[in-house]
Amino acid sequence: MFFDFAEIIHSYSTRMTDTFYITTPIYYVNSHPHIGHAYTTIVTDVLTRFRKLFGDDTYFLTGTDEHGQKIVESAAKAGVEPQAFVDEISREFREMWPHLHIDFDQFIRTTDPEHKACVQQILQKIYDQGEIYLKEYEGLYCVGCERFLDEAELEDGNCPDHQTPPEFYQEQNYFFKMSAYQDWLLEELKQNESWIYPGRYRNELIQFLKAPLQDLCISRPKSRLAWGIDLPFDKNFVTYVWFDALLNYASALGWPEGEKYTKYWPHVHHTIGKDILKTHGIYWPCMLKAAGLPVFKKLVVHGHWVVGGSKMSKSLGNVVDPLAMKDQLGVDALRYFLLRDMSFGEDSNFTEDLAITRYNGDLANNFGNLLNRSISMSRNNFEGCVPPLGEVGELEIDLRNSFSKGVETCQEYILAFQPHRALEHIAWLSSQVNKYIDNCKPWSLAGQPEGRERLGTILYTALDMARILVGLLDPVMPEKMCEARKSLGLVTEAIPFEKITPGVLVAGTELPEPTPLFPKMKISAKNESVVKDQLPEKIEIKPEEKGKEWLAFDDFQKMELKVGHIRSCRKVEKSNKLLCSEVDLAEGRMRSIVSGAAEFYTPEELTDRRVLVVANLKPVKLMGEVSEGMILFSDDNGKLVLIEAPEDVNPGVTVR
Ligand code: ME8
Repeated sequence: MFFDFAEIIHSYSTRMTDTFYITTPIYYVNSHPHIGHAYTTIVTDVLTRFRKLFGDDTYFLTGTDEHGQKIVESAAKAGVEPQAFVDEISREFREMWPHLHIDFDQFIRTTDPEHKACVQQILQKIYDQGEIYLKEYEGLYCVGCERFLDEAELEDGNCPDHQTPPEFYQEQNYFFKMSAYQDWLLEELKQNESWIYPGRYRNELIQFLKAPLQDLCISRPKSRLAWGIDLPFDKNFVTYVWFDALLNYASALGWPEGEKYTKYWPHVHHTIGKDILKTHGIYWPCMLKAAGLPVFKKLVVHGHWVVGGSKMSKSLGNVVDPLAMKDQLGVDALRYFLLRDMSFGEDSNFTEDLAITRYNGDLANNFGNLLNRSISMSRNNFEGCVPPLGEVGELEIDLRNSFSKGVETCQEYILAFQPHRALEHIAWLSSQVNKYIDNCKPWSLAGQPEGRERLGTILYTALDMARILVGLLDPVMPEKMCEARKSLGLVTEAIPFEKITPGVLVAGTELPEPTPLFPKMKISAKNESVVKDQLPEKIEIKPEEKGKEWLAFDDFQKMELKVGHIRSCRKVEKSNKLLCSEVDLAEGRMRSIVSGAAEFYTPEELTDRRVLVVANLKPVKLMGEVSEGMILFSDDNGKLVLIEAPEDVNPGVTVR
């Protein structure tokens, strides 16, 4: 059977290309860049690189937020003038990003003269419209958040985010009539379901708008804070830092007339962390509406990295330095880990051992191994070259079909702002090729003249699929994928999207000797500990519970419970009760797990579900099928109901 490439090339080229403007928050320069800042900027970089790959015209903006009280306080602590202080830390951010392979188009600073002029122009416009007024005000101000807090927001008198008491201020200030926009904003949020992603953040904003929206204080008297942009209509005041900072997204493009503004503004997407949802989801659209600018197209909100289970903070000493992590893991592997392990929108735990486990599972054992062994076997058996493709069978056709569909699926995930899903899918595709190689056992054909054509077909197919994976991973790991292209004998330039498809690899291409792209890493003993100092105290067992068979905590800990993703499922032949599922636990291969659920579920009903799996159960054979674990069901007098894991949790994640 010969394969008709025309069938496959290229259903995914039907998408119209687009214009894509994306921003990160501009970071405060009161402290050094950490892994949270790096995550947002890397996600934005990866989304931009993917869009470029899909043919879009992209523009990527990042920068620094340099005014406000906390900057002045930090500069004073360092014993330098604010300008010298912000120059230094802004440079640190700007210079760090290329080390993390971040390729922004523009880096804006709120101390740039063009930005200051834009802020003043917009303030004057809103003032002239009669939407800014002066009043005596008293309130509680959190310097960490750089905003006034409502009493209701406090926890034990403290700011919930910074755990410090806010300062009390009583002073004259200018206010923007934000309350006038409450009904409009609520309606926009209700009408436009996809405006804020993920949807739960939209719900949070809608909930917030159920209480009356207050007017926004947009000034600080110079007598208290002189470091800021002068209000154009009253030189005794500077602009409130958030009103100044948010406008960077438009000032960077040269609002109101800049060519870039006209081209990119209608396509603006903001990536932010959930900590600044309110300023971006409430203040910002109201400001835009008042200034007469179209509101942003989408606000994309991610969760937070917590470190070893705790919020990152200087006092806990658990702030992760991106450059130190890059030195340990390698830049591209760090980028991969950050994107793969954070379900977009959710919080995620950061530990070095999680990063190394992911590296070993996905990159060393799965993708790296595929590349190494397919290149080595081809070199050894086909004079150092890509072998010719002989007759293809069903296995090859299935694999090619799942790759063609897989490329499309990845594109859909990226367009839906779910990079973790795209990477999970890529890892699954890679494991499918490894499984294909294991099933076909090409090594058993080596040296047999009658098996040579088949051997060539298997190795060509493996290399061809590896090439597709290289194309898909390029936006995430640009340097490593450049090396991978060299090792496949390809040109070093990235593979164009329309060529990320089966059958493009050219037989006879010379394959250089491979060097492992992702050598396996060891988890150091220091990283293996979780928190060991929380030893429980023993308590008296109640008399009526004395005879009970208790499970010691240590015994419970021996059980490896994990989230799995059922990739496929089928009935076990000659059995009415058994189903056999292929379960993805992010190990670089699929597990085969047999469950007695055939009377309650069809294979189709179980396919694609996220489940809980006992992962260290001793493998057994049931009706001739190997079972390497157990999928958990509730058992109500013999009626089985699947226990599902939330959609947003990645396969392989531990359940405690
Ligand atoms: O808020 N996990 O600046 P900022 C993930 N200047 N991301 C994190 C994170 C974590 N633990 N910690 C921080 C400001 N981030 C303002 C923004 S925009 C007009 C003004 C990321 O330096 C995340 O993107 O405090 C978060 O929203 C941002 O850094 C806050 O950076």
